[in-house]
Amino acid sequence: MSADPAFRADVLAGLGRRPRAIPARWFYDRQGSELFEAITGLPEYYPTRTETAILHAAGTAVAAAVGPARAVVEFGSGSSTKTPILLGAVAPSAYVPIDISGDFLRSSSAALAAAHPELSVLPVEADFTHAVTLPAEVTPLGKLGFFPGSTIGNLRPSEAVDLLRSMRDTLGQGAFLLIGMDRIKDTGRLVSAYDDAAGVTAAFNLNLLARINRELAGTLPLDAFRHRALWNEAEARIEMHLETTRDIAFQVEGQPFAMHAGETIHTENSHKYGDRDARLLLAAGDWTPVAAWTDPDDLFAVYLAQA
Ligand code: AVI
Repeated sequence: MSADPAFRADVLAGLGRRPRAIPARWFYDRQGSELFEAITGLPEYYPTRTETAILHAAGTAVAAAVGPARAVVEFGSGSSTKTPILLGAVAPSAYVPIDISGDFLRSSSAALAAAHPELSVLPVEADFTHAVTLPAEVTPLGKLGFFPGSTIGNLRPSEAVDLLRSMRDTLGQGAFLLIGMDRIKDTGRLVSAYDDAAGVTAAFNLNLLARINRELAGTLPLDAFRHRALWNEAEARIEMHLETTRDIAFQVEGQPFAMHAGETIHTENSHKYGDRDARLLLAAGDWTPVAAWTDPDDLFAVYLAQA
């Protein structure tokens, strides 16, 4: 299989800079996506089950707030569990999933169309970090954007604002956005959500190195790395790193690299937002928060905002 040139460029640049860092989007090859799916079911990983419960509880209120004649526009291919909850509550006439990965988009869209024969499913293969032209069929409909999972947290706040503005450009004036954001909470709970006892998140993080070896002729010794998850208080984020346990030398695409014991590769940020932070972020992205729902322990929040 020939490697994605953008993956190659990000890995070579990321290993060459200090501090070393590789963007988290490269976690999601087939193995990485399967490991992420396993993470969502872990006892320590509260976001998925908490957001799912919030969506069940808030569905009727969301439908009442956004009104009739809707198109639900999901940023991402659609999650097997959360998307049907929203579609069931809102009963839109069209569902438009937007994703850069055509294969997954097509298979998840086909499954949703089969489960909802009354719904017009109109997948769009595009990079939603820029404004996307929606199918003409949905132009006259009121739009409800959907961005669950606290995926916004994987961006730095300035990038998150840019994405929110692109979503506004895609959906248009007057549209609504339903977005999940993970809350700041006690450090122990946050760290264990990203460093679970069964080691699934460690395997997810280490799979990035295995992917480099598979796709970029890498010789990274996987047994010389360990998974690290830490809370960065100043940036209000969980960081994932891969830390070397001994001095190593390796190659990627024929280029030599060396790391000393204790050095790290930064692989992910997962920003957490208090209520005021979340409202400020939405406002900076040109969205007006109109409602918010959380769980009894305030672990996770879902915001409805209007453009
Ligand atoms: C996809 N994203 C919202 C997850 C998160 O919680 O930041 C990715 C993840 N990384 C480790 N565990 C889950």
